[in-house]
Amino acid sequence: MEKTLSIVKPDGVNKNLVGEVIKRFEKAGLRVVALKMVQLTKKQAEGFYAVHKQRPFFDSLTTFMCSDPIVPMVLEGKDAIKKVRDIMGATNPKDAAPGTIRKDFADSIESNIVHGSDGHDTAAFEIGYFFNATEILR
Ligand code: 3AN
Repeated sequence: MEKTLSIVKPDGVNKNLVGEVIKRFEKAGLRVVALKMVQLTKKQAEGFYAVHKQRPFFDSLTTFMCSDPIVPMVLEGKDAIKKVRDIMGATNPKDAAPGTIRKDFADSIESNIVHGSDGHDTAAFEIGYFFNATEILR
């Protein structure tokens, strides 16, 4: 069993896609083991995306991520990290495969509805960024 962090981003929450995103993960056999709604401060968004600090889109991305509430969740299952990323689709919705969340709903490479950890180390960091041990119920 593997755990990963996913986030319904501000655009996903504003488009009423929280349930749709969770439904797709659950249908793939993933279990929600932690869930909350929060609105990040700019500093908190910068901390979450610290690995992208040098990228030209860092300021815009972190401004977007704190613009409205988000729904972070921990998902558990076999190959959870890869499954979530497959269900999300490519970062740029133009490149995303048919049937993926980003292909179906995302407006742009920045407003792309959903986040998913991209590896074991990032999953551990990202889960701990939003949830403490008593909030993860498996
Ligand atoms: P992913 O979310 O698919 O793992 P990353 O980790 O490369 O993609 O990028 C993190 C986030 O940064 C993306 N979800 C997207 O919102 C934003 N992003 C990535 N590349 C760009 C870009 N070229 N322009 C604007 N935003 C970007």
